[in-house]
Amino acid sequence: MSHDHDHDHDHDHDHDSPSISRLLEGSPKNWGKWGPDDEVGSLNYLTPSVVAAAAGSIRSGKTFTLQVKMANPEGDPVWPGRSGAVRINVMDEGHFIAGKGVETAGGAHYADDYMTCFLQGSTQYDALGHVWCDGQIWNGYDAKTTIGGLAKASVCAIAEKGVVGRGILLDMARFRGKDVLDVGETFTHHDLQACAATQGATIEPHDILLIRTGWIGKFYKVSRDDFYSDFVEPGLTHSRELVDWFQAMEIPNIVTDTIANEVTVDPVSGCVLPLHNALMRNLGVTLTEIAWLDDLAADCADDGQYTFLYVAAPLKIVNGTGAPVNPVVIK
Ligand code: UVW
Repeated sequence: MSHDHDHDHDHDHDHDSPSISRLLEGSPKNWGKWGPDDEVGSLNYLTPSVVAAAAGSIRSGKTFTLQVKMANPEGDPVWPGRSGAVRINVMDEGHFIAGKGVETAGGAHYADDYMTCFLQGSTQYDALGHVWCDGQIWNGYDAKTTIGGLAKASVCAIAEKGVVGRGILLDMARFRGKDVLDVGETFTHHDLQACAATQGATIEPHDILLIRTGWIGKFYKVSRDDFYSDFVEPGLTHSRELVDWFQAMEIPNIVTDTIANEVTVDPVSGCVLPLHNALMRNLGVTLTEIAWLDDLAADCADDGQYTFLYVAAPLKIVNGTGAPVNPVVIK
């Protein structure tokens, strides 16, 4: 999130837009649905029977990994204001040549490194407590529980559960006949359903939605100036009807090849990222961002199979607001 915008309860100071809390008045919430201590929200829909049924969507055994490369010298796609992971060698053959290596009996040499990163700086799961409004995070926990680290609804809970279910790829870029959706281009749940139908598939309750826009592919094809100037990502756009559809479909997880899962600025309300609150904070839908979907999409277009088993477990970062993940799809 941008760190320099200060919102009051009714209006954004910079724009003539309603606050997110006003926009979401009356919007459904799943707080308490899975008990007062819940930290994984809609992942509760992924019961053993749902997982066992999802395994039935495996046909050929082809596998795909969905993380973008991390600490990539070409750059990591990150939200403006964040920076990519930095990996540094602290031991390698150079240290041994310089007489600074740690010699051990038997003469083995080794390389070690460490890395610093934004936990939202690669393909990642957001903790349910990552974004909030009105002083309350997921399940109604006090926003003060975020101070110094997420004491409630951190990514660790998602990591300990793991995410396994039926995934469905919704290739919105291909559906609209484009390599990549335009800056700020929006779509709705109706478009997702039409896209699925064109692909010969149907979105079922409890499906994990993998939505491809081509946006992360664009990061690797254009200059950084091109990518970040006029930065309004394409994506889902808020409406009450869309939120009700997610609720009725009991969607546990959305996975997109964008940095923040939804159109950056909702063109109707002017709010920035309202679905983070409507879906994640209120319904407990988990968000997976910066996914690499281009190879999977090419294969789906080739073999016509758009549903599969999806498996992911972010790292168990205690009190973390998010964590890197390398999801696996098995077709
Ligand atoms: C922002 O916080 C902007 O997005 P994300 O959910 O990717 O961290």
